[in-house]
Amino acid sequence: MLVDQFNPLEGKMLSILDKDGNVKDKKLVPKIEDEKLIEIYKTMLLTRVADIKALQYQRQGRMLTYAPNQGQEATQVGSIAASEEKDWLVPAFRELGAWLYKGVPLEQIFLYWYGNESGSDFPENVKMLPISVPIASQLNHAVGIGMATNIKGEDEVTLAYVGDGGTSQGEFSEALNFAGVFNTPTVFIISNNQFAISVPRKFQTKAKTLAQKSIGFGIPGIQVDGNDVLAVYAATKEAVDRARKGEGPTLIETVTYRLGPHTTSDDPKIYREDVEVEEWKEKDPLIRFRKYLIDKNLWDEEKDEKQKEEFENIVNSNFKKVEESGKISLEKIFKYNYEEMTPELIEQYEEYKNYIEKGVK
Ligand SMILES: Cc1ncc(C[n+]2csc(CCOP(=O)(O)OP(=O)(O)O)c2C)c(N)n1
Repeated sequence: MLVDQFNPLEGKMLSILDKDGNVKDKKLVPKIEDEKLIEIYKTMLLTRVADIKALQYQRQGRMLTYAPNQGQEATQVGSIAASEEKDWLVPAFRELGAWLYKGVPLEQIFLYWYGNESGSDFPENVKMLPISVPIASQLNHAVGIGMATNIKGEDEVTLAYVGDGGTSQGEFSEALNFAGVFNTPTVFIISNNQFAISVPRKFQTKAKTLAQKSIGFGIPGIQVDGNDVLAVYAATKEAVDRARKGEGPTLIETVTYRLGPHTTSDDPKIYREDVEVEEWKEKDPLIRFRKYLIDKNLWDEEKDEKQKEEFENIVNSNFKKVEESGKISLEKIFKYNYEEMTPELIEQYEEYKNYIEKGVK
């Protein structure tokens, strides 16, 4: 078991690919079919392309706001790829790669950041909760889903994401405690990108790792190289399998780095040195995985260029559709969350409708 082999208290971190895409220890390489390896890589590449474009749209004044993902693609795609279609994805707000792999249409993700509420109205078959901006609040929802799964006797697993800053929120502790006590099939993924806006990881806790926080809740925990997609996949697959067998939750800390700003209203140059960013660029998860695939004769540079171009066109046409989509109806904003609107929602809807129509409260 990886969780036994890599005890975070002993300072051990699971890492399979080095920064040049070489395998460090063949025994650790997870079994993944070639087709799936390519799907994982393509999703990481699409994430990168969409991310860069989204930042440009925002800078051109065409998008409301945006939370960039550059550098975190292995954490996002490697983890979700280890789950199945029937499993749940409970996100924070910086998991573009996971959303795309899960099947959320890019157009909808752009709609969300464009400020259009219907961006959260996912297709029925995509089992993902809406993006959660209140830090760590989503973790209790994830555990609730797990409790329901247990009651219903189903074998669905929930993957729940949170940032390093989110681990200091009360909800983080509450969720992990409940998950342990009720043995829920929940895999918690801490995307440790080293920052909570401008606050560095060292100000979140005196603990050496975030993974070791699992110990106090009596659940397994593991720290992995979050820029190594194979390591993220291997740790998540083991945790997902354990959860599906009824053996409860796991906490995974992926050690990664946010290469871009926190959001489009942030300037990271104020609180971190360029040299640190350059060091992390050397560990880029995409370059590393691409080298691995090229060595396996599954990919080549020419294919890569063509794929990138194709994705750029796809991203542009999706964003164009968003810009042309017009306004969302007020009713839809209030109606999509519940099968029937709650009395509070009806009241809020009426009040707001009145305000829009007559300009009075
Ligand atoms: C409950 C709550 N408090 C404060 C904020 C403001 N806020 C937005 S993002 C953020 C930092 C989150 O850091 P982290 O959890 O590490 O995730 P990251 O942004 O690095 O992905 C804060 C404090 C919020 N959204 N919700």
